[in-house]
Amino acid sequence: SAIQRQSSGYDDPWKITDEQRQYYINQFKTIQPDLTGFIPGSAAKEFFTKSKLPILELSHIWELSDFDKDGALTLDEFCAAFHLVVARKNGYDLPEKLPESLMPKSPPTSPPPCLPMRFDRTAHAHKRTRLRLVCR
Ligand SMILES: [Ca+2]
Repeated sequence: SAIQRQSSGYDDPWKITDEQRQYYINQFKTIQPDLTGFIPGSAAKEFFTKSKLPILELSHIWELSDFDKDGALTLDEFCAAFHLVVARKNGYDLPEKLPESLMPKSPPTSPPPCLPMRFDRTAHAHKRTRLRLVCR
């Protein structure tokens, strides 16, 4: 595994290891048993205040980790927040922007806008009608 580590280049301090992720998931479960659910901002704030980090730093972490800015943390967002808290406690400076390795992999909620076919056809029909009227 020493060779593997060498070929993978530098160690990304923002990358969450499987072991860390498992730990974060367990912490998430203590607040929100449903892993597809959210942790409301108030509960997250209370939880992360226990880290004893200055409020200013915690609010910076919040800004970074609440990726979709909905005021609640999904599991991925919670892991990112937790990881930033742990990193800060370990003496790392907080990043200006959320590191790519901490970005939520699957954007929650809002499915991509996709218009049903029926809608499309109606739009075409309207256009055709209008064209005919113009020709007359
Ligand atoms: Ca969010």
